[in-house]
Amino acid sequence: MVPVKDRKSAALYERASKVMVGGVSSPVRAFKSVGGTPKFIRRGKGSSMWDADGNRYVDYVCSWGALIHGHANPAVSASARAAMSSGTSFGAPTETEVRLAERVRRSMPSIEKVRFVNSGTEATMSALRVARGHTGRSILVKFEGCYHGHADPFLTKAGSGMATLDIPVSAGVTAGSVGDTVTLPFNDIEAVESEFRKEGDKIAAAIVEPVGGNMGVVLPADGFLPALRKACTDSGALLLFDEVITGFRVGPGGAQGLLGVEPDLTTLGKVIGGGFPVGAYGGRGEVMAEVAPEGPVYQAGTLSGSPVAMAAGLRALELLTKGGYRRLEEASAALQEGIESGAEKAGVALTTNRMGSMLGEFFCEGPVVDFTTASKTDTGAYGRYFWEMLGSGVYLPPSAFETAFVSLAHSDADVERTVSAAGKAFRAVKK
Ligand code: HOZ
Repeated sequence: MVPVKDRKSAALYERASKVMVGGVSSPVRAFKSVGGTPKFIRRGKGSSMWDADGNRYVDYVCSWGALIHGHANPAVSASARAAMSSGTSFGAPTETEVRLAERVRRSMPSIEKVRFVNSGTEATMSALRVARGHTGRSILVKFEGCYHGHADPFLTKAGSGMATLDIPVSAGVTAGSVGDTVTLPFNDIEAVESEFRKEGDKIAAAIVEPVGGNMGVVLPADGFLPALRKACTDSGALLLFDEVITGFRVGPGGAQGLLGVEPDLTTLGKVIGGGFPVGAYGGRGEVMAEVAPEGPVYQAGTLSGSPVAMAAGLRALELLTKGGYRRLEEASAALQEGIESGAEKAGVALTTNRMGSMLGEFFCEGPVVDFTTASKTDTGAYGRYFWEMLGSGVYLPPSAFETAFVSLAHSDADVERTVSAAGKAFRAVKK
């Protein structure tokens, strides 16, 4: 492995650890599960980012999927700068947020009305409140290994950092807060039908990532989402798709557009903010009419609908074309194929799952269809692979339970370089 220059990042991490919890602003960034210490990033451009020591990486984290156009896209940045020069926040509505809402509605017909917030966490916790307000029921059904942000009711058997750091239930979450949460295995139709048979009239909502993106990538099995849709409809519960990752990432209509299953409520984030902090929740008009000021479900936010974030997000969505999604598919398929063939040549057991530009790599025999099978991944091998790749200038998610993202800025040369680095890394992992 080429040793990565680390003097400045290491010094920054030491300074950060004295004044910031774990030296980071969000746990998965701390590199805990891959070992070593995090790289401090100085700048990004296109598919590349550079750390404090000047190391250049082809970036497959892409701000955890937010940067579908890559880093510092000139048009997105120009829109943000133009908005900023007219004032950064008003605490009052602007035309830009109306335009972004109109665009979201055009792309995702299940969203008749939307509310903008500042993060995916805010979106999911608010959407759950709406579902409970609308149905007058309490129970939330969720799925193992899916991650819906860090609001209390979602913090059991969740993916992302919870899986990475092996925290089954977050400390600080009271039994009361999760007392109405029922967690079922992802892709398990029987478990869904049995739970709805048992408690269907008490279930307010079922929330699911239609494509799991926080236990690595796990695709919905044939019939799973339609069965969940039917169970919700039959029992009067709401179906809530968490499309914070998949929204505008896997296609203009999100996973719901691609898979043909329509939820009652949807949460969005990442891509719709163009790299700025944004979340959104929305759904049928009559359900969203529960939200204040139209209805009694309270939710608010000083910086919600930030004009800068709205402008960046709107531009990011305007730049997404059919050709762009085709390009993402081609580049991601080439990446998946190249990686799989490198692993096979090196004799490494690797299973990959992919939906469009979302790629999951599991160091185990497949198939990986739920959190139990995703957990079979050899996290130690992933850690070694991660560092080999980093040494070759490829920045992967620093956790075996996250997704690698391809952006429109990734070139064929980036993909080729990554595939060749992966071939070398698999040989080193095998030794
Ligand atoms: N929510 C991200 C995982 N899907 C993690 C973000 C972070 O830790 O920076």
